[in-house]
Amino acid sequence: MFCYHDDSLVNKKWFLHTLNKIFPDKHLAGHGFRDGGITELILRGFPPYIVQIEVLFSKRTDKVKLQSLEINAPVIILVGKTGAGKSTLGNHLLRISDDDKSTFEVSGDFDSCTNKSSSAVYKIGDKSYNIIDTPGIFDTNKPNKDILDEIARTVQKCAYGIKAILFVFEAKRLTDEQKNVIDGISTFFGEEAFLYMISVFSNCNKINTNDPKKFERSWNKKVRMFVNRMGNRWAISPNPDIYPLGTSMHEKCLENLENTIISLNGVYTNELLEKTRKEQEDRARIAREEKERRQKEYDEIKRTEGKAKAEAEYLKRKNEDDERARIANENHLNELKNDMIKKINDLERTNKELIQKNKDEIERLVQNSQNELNQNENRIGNLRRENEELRNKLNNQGGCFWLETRVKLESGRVIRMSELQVGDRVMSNIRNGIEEFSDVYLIAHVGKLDHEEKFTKISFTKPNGSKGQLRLTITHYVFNENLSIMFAKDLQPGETKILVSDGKNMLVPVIVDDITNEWYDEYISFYTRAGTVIAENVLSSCYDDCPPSQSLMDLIFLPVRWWTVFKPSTHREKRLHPYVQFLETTYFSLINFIA
Ligand SMILES: Nc1nc2c(ncn2[C@@H]2O[C@H](COP(=O)(O)OP(=O)(O)OP(=O)(O)O)[C@@H](O)[C@H]2O)c(=O)[nH]1
Ligand SMILES: [Mg+2]
Repeated sequence: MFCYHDDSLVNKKWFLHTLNKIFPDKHLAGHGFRDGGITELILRGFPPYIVQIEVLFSKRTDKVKLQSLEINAPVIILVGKTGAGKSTLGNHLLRISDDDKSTFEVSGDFDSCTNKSSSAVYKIGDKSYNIIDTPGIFDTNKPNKDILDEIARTVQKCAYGIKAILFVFEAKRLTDEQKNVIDGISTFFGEEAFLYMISVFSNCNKINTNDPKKFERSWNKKVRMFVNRMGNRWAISPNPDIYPLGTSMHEKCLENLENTIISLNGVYTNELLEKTRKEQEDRARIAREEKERRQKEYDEIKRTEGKAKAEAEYLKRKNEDDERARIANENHLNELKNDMIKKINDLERTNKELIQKNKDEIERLVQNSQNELNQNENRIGNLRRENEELRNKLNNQGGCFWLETRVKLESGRVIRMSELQVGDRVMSNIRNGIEEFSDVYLIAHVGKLDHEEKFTKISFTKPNGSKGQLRLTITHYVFNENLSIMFAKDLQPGETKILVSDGKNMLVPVIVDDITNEWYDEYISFYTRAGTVIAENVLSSCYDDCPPSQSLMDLIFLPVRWWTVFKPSTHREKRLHPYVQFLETTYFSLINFIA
């Protein structure tokens, strides 16, 4: 009757269903089929042979439960008040629904359904644990010593101690009974146990499950303190009525709980459990010995001095013993408390040290970063200054001829550039044997500088054999033999050929003899409508510090060339002409941007 054909054990559901089919009038509930459920069977008038078989069934199922213990794995223990939902949570963690072949027996009866602890091997990832489901042992009733011993034995069999104590309690209320449960646990496991405890709320409604933060905010002071005592570790046991096995919220709740379990550091060791248990046993032994002693005294006094005297003496002794036990108990609790406080202080100290260490490290890093930042800022400042200086220098410098440079006017007169006026027609080119003259339409700047500027002195030998020199700022353009413009500083002595007037209306390519640097504080920058000028017999550009294209520059200067036709420029001063200044600034900004 209790096995399938292949000898495997039947489950409770099948067994109950079969019995109700045989005895339809008995309305049998699951409660009768646990150890201790025999009374219900007898009360309901079952024949003795059924009761006997039920006992056998229970023993066999217990055997199955004990087999599922892995001694090399730590323990996760389920505790809480009777009916709190411990077994339900145990099954959920095993991903078994309660109406399946459930490992841990679940019941809606008022008295404890689980009356023996049972275990099952359970995995989080690839790590194994033994889940131990316990009866509601820490309720108002005195904990059953046998059950406590059994739990202790089971835990001790597992060499790796307790990983987590899941304290299951109903979300709706936190009663004094819960307080008894907590006291019971702390007496049994010791205060240390709270370091490994997680509160798990059962019977949560939909709103609380969906929004745990809101649920947390709704706790009253009692619940908050309760959870605080467990290091604020808490989770929600999925309510099977709302979120049955297989739903994503059910799984999410369990995963949260599992993550909290994994996050616990270390395990509650068996030595501690053993120590606490031993202390308890000692106190129980002392109480037992005192009771025996009192009884002996009572018997003796009763025999010699009568019952009344014996009873009075007995009561007096009992009160004294009770008081002693109370004080011992209190001392023990104080010791536990002090021990706990010491551990918390140690933890706090370690924490503080860690924080200080981190703070020092952070300060050091901040200081280093600050230093680096300062250095970078300095570097940026220097670069900016250098850039600014360079720009100023370039802006001030422009590209200029030395003031003493000579040019030929259309009248045939040779004058120094310092004498040049807007409207003068200076020789600008020689083409096809004809000297060309062009109007000076703009003197961009002229005068004495505040500082000395670097000039290039181009030395060359004229076609008639005499020596000539042209002095102009290093980035002023002159033409080479190919009629391309080149910076004065880039001319290569002995290599580059410049175009020099031969005095017979011809421009002849002449090799540059020498290039040297000289410093002057006088300068002039002017523009002819042709954009060129024959300066010191050398075909030169009027442009400087600009893209190396004469035609492009002619185009860029077109507006001012036109403008000065209608309104001749009167600018003749040290300050750079605004239009030229604008062009240079734009050009340098562009170069800086590209750089
Ligand atoms: N609605 C609801 N019922 C629950 C929840 N958890 C458990 N129950 C029900 O509460 C009753 C008791 O659940 P158990 O898991 O047997 O409780 P227990 O803590 O193991 O009880 P004991 O073994 O007697 O100490 C059963 O009817 C469960 O179905 C829950 O989250 N929500
Ligand atoms: Mg149970």
